Amino acid sequence: MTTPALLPLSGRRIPTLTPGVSSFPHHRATLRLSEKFILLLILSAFITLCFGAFFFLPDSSKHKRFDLGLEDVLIPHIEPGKEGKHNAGQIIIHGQGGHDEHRHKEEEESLRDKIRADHERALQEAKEKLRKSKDELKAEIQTEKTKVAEDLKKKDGPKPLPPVPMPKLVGVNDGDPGDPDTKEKRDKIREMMKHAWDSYRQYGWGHNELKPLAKKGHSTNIFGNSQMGATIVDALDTLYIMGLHDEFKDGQEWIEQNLDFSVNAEVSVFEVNIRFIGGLLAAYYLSGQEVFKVKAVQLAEKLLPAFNTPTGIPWAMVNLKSGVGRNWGWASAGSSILAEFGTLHMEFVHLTYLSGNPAYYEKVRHIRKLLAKMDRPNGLYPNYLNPRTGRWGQHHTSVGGLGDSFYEYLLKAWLMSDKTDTEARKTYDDAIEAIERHLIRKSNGGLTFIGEWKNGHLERKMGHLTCFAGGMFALGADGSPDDKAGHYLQLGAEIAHTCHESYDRTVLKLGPEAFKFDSGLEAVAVRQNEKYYILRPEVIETYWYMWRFTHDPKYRQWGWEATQAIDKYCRVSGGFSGVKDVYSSNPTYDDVQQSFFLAETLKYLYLLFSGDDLLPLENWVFNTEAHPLPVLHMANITLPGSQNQG
Ligand code: DMJ
Repeated sequence: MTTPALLPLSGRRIPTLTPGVSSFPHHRATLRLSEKFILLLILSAFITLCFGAFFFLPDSSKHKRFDLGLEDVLIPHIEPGKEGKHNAGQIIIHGQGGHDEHRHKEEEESLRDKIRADHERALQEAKEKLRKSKDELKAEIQTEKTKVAEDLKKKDGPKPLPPVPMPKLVGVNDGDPGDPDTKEKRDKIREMMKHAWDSYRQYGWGHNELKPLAKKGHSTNIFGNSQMGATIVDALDTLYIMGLHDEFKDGQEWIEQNLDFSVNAEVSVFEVNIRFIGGLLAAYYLSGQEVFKVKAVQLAEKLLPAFNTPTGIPWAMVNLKSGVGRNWGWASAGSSILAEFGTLHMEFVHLTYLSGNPAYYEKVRHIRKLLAKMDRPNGLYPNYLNPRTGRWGQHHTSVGGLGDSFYEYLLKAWLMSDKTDTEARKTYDDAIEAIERHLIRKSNGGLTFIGEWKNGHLERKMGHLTCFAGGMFALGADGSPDDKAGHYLQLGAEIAHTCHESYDRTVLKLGPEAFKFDSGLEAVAVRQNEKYYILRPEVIETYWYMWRFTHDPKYRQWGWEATQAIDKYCRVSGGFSGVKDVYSSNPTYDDVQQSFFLAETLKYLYLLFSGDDLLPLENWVFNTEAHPLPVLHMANITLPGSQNQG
């Protein structure tokens, strides 16, 4: 064996090594980490050899046992050259007899050969290590260090998420409207939020929603049979924005201690995304509390199996425990719903941004690419798409239920990308152009409305849900093609006016679920089952956007009318309830305090009576559940996975 030459390592030299005579002890104090590493490697090779020798040397007890002759029929016979490959197929039954001694000698000899060979190999490896260049050794050491660090991280539970720059936080004094009258109105809205929250805290804590009359918890099929505190998660950012910090902390504590997603519950992917993931992300961005980010990512992982369909268009529902997905029984031909699979983009981009996991971004990119390739009847997107075949279901198009937030998220994807996602903007512009052509009309009484397209026929009916579009048109005005900004702002104002009329033409001054523009009836509900108001936000949402873009005082006035009506007709001692008939002076309650009442309705009202410095639209984009997410300055950010996308 040769003595290794002196090798330069990190500007130092390691001492000459004579095999068998280690110089290690004399230099231990002065050696560097990398040098120690190599020496340690050699030492461990020798220790391995000694260990090997200890184990491979023949054991006299075995001889005795062989002599008993019992194991002779059970001990596997190892054919030369096949050491270590013990398997049932190689067990050979031997007879007893005088071959034993001879066989043991042979075995001893073969073991010694093996030890010698191992010894040679270990020394050879050690020599090769020492012959390597400084850079090669450094690289090896670094790889080993990284591996050890990663193993440690894995052992310590969930992987820490990468740090991200936080946007400007919202302070309690931010958004002070200045004049005392507006401030008083804002305080009233804050008080309503407190009543809604305190009631839920007292009677429904931990349940998804509240029954304010029965004074107990409530849940619907969108959350399966889970008890995931939907109201807590949905309300958090509103509490934060309103400066209700004790309530916020209370909610945070519940989330830290109780919010668990390993539940055997079949939930709506869309609802969980907009309410839970959106709510958690917004709470994280506003408060900076890591727990919200971690929970959002944990939950998102549970939604990923929903995308395991032949097309990648997700199922409407997924079981959080088993990952099994399926679609709503009522949806046309087993289809997924446009407004559901098309309302994931904002949250999923943020999830990739925050977690470094490209999967989320890839899922929503895939959906967008698939939709871009499809034919659109009359340029319109049908509400139904089959996730197995990739074909449209019934040709129904709506800017209300089943379609609404798909269009909203195209526009908001563009805004949220700091206007760099021009593909999203173009898709939005094309879709809106087709909607204007086929769905938007003026009634005889001069009210602009958005109807529903059903198999080539326009139904002259507009939903409460559709009223959000007034705000969307205003938000998308700037940046619209052919300098049509004025046109879209005007369209937003017209929709706001129509929706206000739908409120004003009722007894309670609250809007019905759907209203017609037919046979002399305008902006009123005809069917009994369309006369309810379930604390929905869309009309107030549009007032708020219109206020931000025009500062026309009528929007605050309309918002105040709605606030008073809600307080008068929906408030009960146990919270706020929806009402079944807005045309009746003596309405019955539906006994549900929806989580979106705290997430959206009260938040938009509060913002309507706040200054524009509270969550400026240049910096924040609201998801469809009114959870504010910061604009990502994509010119300076590369999303993991985005390089692989076309
Ligand atoms: C909310 O959950 C969201 O706004 C969603 O986009 C549709 N509607 C409800 C409230 O009406």
